[in-house]
Amino acid sequence: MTDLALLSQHDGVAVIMVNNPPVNALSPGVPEAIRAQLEAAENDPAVSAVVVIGGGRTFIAGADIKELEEAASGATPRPPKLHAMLRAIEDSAKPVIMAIHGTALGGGLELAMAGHYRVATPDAQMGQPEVNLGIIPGAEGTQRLPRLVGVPAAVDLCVSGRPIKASEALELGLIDRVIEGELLTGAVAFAREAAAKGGPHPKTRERNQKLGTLESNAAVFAAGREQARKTRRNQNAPLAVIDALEAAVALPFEQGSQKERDIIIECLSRDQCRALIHAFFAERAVAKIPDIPKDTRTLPLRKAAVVGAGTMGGGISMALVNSGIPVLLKDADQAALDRGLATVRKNYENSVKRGRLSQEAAEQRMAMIHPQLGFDGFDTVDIIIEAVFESMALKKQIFPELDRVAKPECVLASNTSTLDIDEIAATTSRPQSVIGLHFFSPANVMRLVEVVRGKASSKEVIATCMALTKTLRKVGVLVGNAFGFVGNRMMFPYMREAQFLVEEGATPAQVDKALYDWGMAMGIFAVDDMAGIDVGWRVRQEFKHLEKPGVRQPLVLEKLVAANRLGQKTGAGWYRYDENRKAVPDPEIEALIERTAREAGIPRRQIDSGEIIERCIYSMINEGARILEEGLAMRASDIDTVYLTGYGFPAYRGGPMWYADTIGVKKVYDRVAEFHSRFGELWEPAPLLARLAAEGKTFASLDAEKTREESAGAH
Ligand code: 3H9
Repeated sequence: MTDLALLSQHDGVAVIMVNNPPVNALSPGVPEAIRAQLEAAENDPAVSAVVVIGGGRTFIAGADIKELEEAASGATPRPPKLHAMLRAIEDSAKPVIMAIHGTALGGGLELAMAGHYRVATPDAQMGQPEVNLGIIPGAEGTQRLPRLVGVPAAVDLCVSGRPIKASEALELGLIDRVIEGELLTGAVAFAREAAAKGGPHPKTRERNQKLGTLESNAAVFAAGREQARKTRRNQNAPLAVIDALEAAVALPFEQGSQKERDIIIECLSRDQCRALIHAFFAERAVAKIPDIPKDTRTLPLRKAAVVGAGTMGGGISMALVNSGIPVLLKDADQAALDRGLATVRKNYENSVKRGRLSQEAAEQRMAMIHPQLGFDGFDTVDIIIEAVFESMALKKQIFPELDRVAKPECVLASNTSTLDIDEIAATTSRPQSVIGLHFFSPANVMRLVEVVRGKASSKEVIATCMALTKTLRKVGVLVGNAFGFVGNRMMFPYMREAQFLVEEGATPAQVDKALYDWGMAMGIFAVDDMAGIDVGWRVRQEFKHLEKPGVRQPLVLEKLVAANRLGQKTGAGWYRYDENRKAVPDPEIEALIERTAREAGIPRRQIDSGEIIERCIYSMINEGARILEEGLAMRASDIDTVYLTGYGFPAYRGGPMWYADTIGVKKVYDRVAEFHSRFGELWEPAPLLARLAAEGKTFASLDAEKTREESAGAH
């Protein structure tokens, strides 16, 4: 017998403890082990009831996503089939009680629903997050969930993929009791009660009372499809899951279950599913840094200081206090400090209004931000994050001061988005403590943080900052120190091509629509207007000396700044904004673009969305290949994570480098080479792109090669 599920006895109650760390995924062998232990318990006359519980930090976090990845890649013909185990649980003559702590997600919840009863700790979370992976629940979740919670709640949970806490699960009828004390003790007590009450114990698949009919649920399904189209634009699985839920209502359990299986197999054959599974593992791979082992010492970060109370400084302060780290917020200017704090307060008030935060919690968080003009108390903090505006001269003034006031082990971080961390570090006596922490706006919301490794940044400081991003519930991606790091460096050619396209005949609205329809969260011009046109312009001034003479540069940006069309904040930029900040195409800007193009002798023509997408996205991919070659990102999948978590790239396309693989690296290369001959040197193909194309390889295969080499080196 394997030890993937352990059996013990507690005075007549058998306890099956699933034992597959870290998250008890239903990997090969686990379902079989659970089934075998169940059989042993059933055959034991001394056992009157069975409890299934997760060992370690959680119940079962789902099917093994590695197995699903294999099925999606075609390496194995079919996804795992858990139906026989579920049937065995449900048909057990002895009551089976599922005891949930941590998370019961996907296949974990599906297994729990096959039990006769469910109990959970108050902080346990339950959900069907399969749509996040481009699939639907495939172990009869779409058939049992509506039977327990009713069709409207099942539609909401399956389409949104959101997990719910025990209190909501109890209200919905998903669980039978919340256990306040020790879970196993409570579950065993519940099991005894159930055994004493006697059978038959409820089989979820036979509970049809909450199902209703197709007619009575028609509006619910229609609203669900509407929700899916709105919140999961262009995605297939959220619509497919509603088809499976409809089958639960329309068909007997067995047939509904078969329909569900057909649908999940269909989902697994799609690019969207492969891309989303890639995104899941890519987001976890970022934590693996070859030369910084997991046991590297991290410094405790109990208290922080932030310098600069602007948009970024305020957002970073919120992110810190939201995770329980108090902040000294310094600005040299009282008016700026007041403005910054007022914005933070307004943000919290909005959260209270929306019911996301209690008034009391908002007050507590505000009280954890201490505004100040000087450096008082900076000698007590564990990390200082500088977030003043993007000027090397200013940063060079600030860092020597931080060096002077900070305690010896304090981490000195800059939130710069483009500047050289080494140059900043060189102004201090402790370059090993200096690092970049590039947050994205709004910093209290956006998940990405580029952790910028200076040449002197110590391993401990890097490990500490990576751990900090996890504490802040963000995704830290370690990147090298070069102009624009990873994200913005790829953004520049993207932005450049968008601007060239409008000079050549497209309108900003047309470019934005093409990008949005393709899946980007926002069009690039709308992003520029939101961020402030002067921001990109300022960066360009700082690096103007790098521009090669004679190489084409976008022409309109300077004119917008000169006309004070700085974006949303001035009411006009690439668009005009009405009083509700709604973007409206502006004939004035279109005339300005046309005039500029004419003066520069740029011929105007009709441009279709295919060209818009290729030029914007392929320019980004080409730059990504350079970044990889220069070692500024550790893996292609890290670049994908940057774009998925910080730049609104559609997750179902897997990130720019994964997308290149999906299209075919050779195809992308050929197009880049064609653009090179048409548009000149800015399109010179990256050598890595050319090499992969010639060798018939992918970016993913490059990552896999590296991982193999690293693990061979480690042994
Ligand atoms: C499903 O169930 C389909 C079914 O309908 C049946 C179909 C037939 N499998 O995130 P963390 C790994 S679909 C394999 O850093 P946390 C993860 O890669 C599934 N591996 O921890 C990482 O490995 P490493 C539905 C998994 O505490 C390690 O565990 N379920 C799985 O921040 C730690 O993960 C989901 O979608 C898995 N299912 O968060 C849940 N889960 O250390 C997916 C985790 O080598 N999981 N790993 O990098 C999660 O959302 C989070 O991992 C969880 C823990 C909240 C559980």
